Amino acid sequence: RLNLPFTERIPYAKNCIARELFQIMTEKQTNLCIAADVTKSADLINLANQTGPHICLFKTHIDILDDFHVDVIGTLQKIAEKHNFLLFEDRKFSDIGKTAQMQYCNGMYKIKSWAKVITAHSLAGAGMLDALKQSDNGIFLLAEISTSGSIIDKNYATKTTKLASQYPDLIAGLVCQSPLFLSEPGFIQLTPGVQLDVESDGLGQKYNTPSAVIEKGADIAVVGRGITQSSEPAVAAEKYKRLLWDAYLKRVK
Ligand code: UP6
Repeated sequence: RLNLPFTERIPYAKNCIARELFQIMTEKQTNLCIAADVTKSADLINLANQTGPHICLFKTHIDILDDFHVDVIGTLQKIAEKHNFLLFEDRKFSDIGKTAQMQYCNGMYKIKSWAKVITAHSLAGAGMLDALKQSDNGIFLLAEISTSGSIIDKNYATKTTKLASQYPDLIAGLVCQSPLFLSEPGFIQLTPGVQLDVESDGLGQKYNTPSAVIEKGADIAVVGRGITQSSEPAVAAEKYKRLLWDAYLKRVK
């Protein structure tokens, strides 16, 4: 997987979102996902507009907005279409299948109606994946977490990878910190915990540099505060995009 260019991985991808992401990344020459963790809708929309040209995925935690209104979704969808990126709700579903299904489809956020990309924990097992299954979505399954002191062990990560292999049509990839699934080029490795010049956030988050995570197998890197807390998010996004893409080109060469 590591030395194959994204375009050559498309035929291995059974999930439609994974295929679409390989396309978008190649066309826009970016493997940057922004973690748009802000609490005001206006800031969220500004971030989408400013970073849109530089990202393949716009990752939200929609439930942290203080002023959520359904209109924000319509606005994000228009920006996503304009700049050719996908909306990604990092909901980390983890409950029994029936509950996860209601959290996905119902409530005020109606995640299913707009986020074609979502995350889920593997701990509840296959039933929950069945409950989240749609013909046009993609799940990133969490196999490792970027925090220090996490209780996820190697065995859990291996079992998660196995579970993913049983759902190749639904799973777009894995959220992890190391190259767990080298023999499955159709899956995408999504790696958060990326920032230059900072090693941690004082609350357990651990950071690595763009080049370090790409070397450790990341196909897409998630950058949050490295961009959102910059005085010029568009400039910061462009910088991360360039560093990540250069590291990817070096890896596949
Ligand atoms: N995230 C992690 N680590 C994981 C999984 N997900 O940090 O293992 C998510 C967080 C946050 C973003 O929920 O939205 O990635 C990281 O943001 P940061 O760059 O500001 O730390």
